[in-house]
Amino acid sequence: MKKEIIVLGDIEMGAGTLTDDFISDNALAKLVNSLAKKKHPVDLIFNGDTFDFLKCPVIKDNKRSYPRYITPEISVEKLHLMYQAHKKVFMAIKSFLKTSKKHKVIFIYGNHDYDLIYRWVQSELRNILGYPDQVFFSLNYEQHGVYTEHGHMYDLFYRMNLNNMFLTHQGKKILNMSWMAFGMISKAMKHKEAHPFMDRIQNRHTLLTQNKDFAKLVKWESIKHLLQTIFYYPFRYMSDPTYTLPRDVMKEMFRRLKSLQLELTGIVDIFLQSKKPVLKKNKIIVFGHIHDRYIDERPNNVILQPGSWRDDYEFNQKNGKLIPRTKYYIQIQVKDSGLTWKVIPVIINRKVLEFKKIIKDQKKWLRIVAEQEGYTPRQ
Ligand SMILES: [Mn+2]
Repeated sequence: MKKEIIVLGDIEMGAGTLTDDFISDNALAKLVNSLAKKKHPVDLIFNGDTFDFLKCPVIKDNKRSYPRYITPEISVEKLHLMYQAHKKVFMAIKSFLKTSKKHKVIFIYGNHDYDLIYRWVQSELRNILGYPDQVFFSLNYEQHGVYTEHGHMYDLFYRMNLNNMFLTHQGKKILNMSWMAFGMISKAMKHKEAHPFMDRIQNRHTLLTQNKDFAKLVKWESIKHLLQTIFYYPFRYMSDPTYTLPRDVMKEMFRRLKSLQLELTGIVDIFLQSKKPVLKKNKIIVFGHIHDRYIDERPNNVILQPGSWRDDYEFNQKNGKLIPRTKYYIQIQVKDSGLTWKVIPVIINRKVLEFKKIIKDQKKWLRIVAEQEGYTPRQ
């Protein structure tokens, strides 16, 4: 075998606080350590949203805040908090790189780790991982007939403005994030801290029909935020470049709110419609962003989505049980005879939970599930 390409995504590791949904450090470190031992070169691709800078607070004097204006200093501070909270994973990557000079790690940009575009963040991360020449950052990966990309560029709400990645606010360089990302940082995080478990339950539509109070809150807060975006913020923050709203986003938002369909479903469809040349040029195409596993075998190629590594649950509406979602990664072998691929599950021993119990004390259950995976959160 010439090479192995491993793709996994949407790990969304944060600072180990209430808003951090990643607890599978042991399983992920074990996987990375097993990859290190391979005799052939391994390209380890973290396909976006590896880090959750949006949900990662800045912590000063034990107080958490979610600054809206993301300077390089803030991003670097957050990276160090994530490192402290998930050292085991960083160290596994470090030893993976150390094992062979031919092993590489590629961080693809996602909408939750947009901050990786800052050169300073890249060099800090390279320093932490110790082998800077083997660490890469990119919007996509394309080699040996394999193409990977996070997928947020096909999501109207979260796409990056590639022509305008930065803004200037009060003389400082800040990230030009999507309207949705600014909303998450400025509005949604306080609700996530108050209801930290709800965001882990899939699908959202079922959750919102089962938890009427939470649905009311989400709907009301979203409508309020939309109305303020249109009628209030443009005047209140006239000289602030982070309070603008593209018209198409607004239209889409109203459509989704009406149907309670807050999640995007079709990035693959939008990708196919875009008729990008990468579709013809490659045999295996991998996206992330959508947290469902997806396999689409087409006549000339295959489109794959491995799903997320967050602590997510499937809501069984009939019996009110929450079933922990399995984590997957994609293994691609590059041989002289061509490419082979597999979507491989990672077995983690977890218990089924009861929704009724969880809504009574969400914070307690965050601790219990972390314990089940041998992870110690910050709080
Ligand atoms: Mn994403």
